[in-house]
Amino acid sequence: MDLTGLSYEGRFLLVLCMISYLFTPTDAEGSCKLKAKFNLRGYKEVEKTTVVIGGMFPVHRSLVSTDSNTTDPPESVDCQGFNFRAFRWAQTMLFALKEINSRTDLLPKTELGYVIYDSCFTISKAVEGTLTFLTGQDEAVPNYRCGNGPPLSALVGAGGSDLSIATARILGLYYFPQVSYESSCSVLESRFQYPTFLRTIPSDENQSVAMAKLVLRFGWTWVGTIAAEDDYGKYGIKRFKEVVEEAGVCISFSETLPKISNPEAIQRIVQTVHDSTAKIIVVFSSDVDLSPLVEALLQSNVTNRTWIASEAWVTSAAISRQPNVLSLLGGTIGFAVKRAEIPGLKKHLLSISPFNDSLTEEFWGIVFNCTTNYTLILKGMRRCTGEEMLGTVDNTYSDVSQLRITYNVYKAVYAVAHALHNLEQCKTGSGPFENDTCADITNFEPWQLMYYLIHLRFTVPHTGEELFFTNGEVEGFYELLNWQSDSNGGITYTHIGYYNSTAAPEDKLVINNNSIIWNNNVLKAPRSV
Ligand code: TCR
Repeated sequence: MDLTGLSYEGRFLLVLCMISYLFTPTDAEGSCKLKAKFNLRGYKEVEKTTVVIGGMFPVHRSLVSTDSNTTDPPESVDCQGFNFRAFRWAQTMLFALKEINSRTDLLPKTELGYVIYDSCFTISKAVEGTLTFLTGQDEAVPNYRCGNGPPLSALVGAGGSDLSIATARILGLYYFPQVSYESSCSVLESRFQYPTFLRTIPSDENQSVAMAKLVLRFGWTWVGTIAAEDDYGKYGIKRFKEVVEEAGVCISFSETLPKISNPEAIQRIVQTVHDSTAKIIVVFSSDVDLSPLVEALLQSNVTNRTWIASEAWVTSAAISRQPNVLSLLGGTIGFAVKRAEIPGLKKHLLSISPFNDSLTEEFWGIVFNCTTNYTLILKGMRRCTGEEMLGTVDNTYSDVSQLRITYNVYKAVYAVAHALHNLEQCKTGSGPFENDTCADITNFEPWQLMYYLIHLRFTVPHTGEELFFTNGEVEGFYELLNWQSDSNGGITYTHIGYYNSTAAPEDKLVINNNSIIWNNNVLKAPRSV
């Protein structure tokens, strides 16, 4: 949904109309018309107060395309392309909640429940989920405005920047907090536009500058750029170009990766890469959008290029585990957010129960090539028994070697929990609100939780990292990684330096040149032409 053309008031009215439409009673119970499905829900009836946290993850890669007609009422569209990595993120939220709920020192009087939505990597689904979350029109979901039920606290999500930009506009109207683990676009820095947006991933303002400094450090003066067709790609590459062009670097070509499958467009980019004399190519894109290009480049035997990766694909197994990827992408250098070990996570990931919810059921069917659908079983497909063992298969879901965005999810959930804890622990008479009052954990307003998120400072369990938000943002720190071949012909991500945006200008980018191995196993840095 693009509301950018509307004035602020216009947008407000539009959203208000949409919400009131959703509230329009259509039957005796007053339920609402448009029904978006939530995907995972859990809260128990316990003696403690329950507060619900919303989560949103791009568990599917896209929507199923449907023929739009106006003879039947519109329905919520199905999703396709299950993303194991994003499913790990969703499960990490559940893991963090389980940890928090079992602690006696954090939120002692409160139980955290959740509602998790699949954004399907699509703006419309993200908006649909947000409205469902806020209005609670799905009977099973706790209500926010049109009913009672446990209070809602914050939304952890929504995934890519273009999704968060859409959801943050809606949530901002209610001053409802959103803590993002993945949306890094610099546009989201604006507290005027997105007053209740916070994130545990640094803004790309840092990364674009870091990439530019990397290019300048190696003296490259002629580079090609490729960006995803979304806010992440567009704004990321724009800022990069600004900085390098000011320093005299020329851009050989600028390509945009299509969002919707488009083999001709991909072929054109392959041709451009092939024909260009630029040996350095900077790519600002998520792995999902980049995959088709990598597959096409692998077919056409392009070698002898150095790829500069943005954080969204630098440790992606979907790219680095493609067959024979080394000749194309060996030597790639890119920025990655902080990595962590999260003890107990692997055990949690392997111990999920298969038939709890539709997402896990689907996941199970894909992993074990089985089904619970009787029609398919009758057609000869193997039935899932639930006795299958996740521990016996290796996949991206249970691979805990690169917990980076996963760690951001973990931090985002803890941030909300700590803010709620501080709200819960407020001492009557010395609270932060008018006349020194406190908020009531059983019935608080979103802006009251926002106060506690803004003033938050806590230590992240297991890693000891100190977390706080400065104007909703965290510090720009990245590890610099280099793709080198491992002993099995695969790729390892070797740590070759870091970028710290808070250091003195000359100390921000630190690179250990001797540990870099470039494309084709070369030890000397390539030239740009
Ligand atoms: N910010 C991107 C999306 C993204 C992503 C990722 C997607 C980031 N890191 C890792 C998949 C995997 C960083 C955005 O749109 O803001």
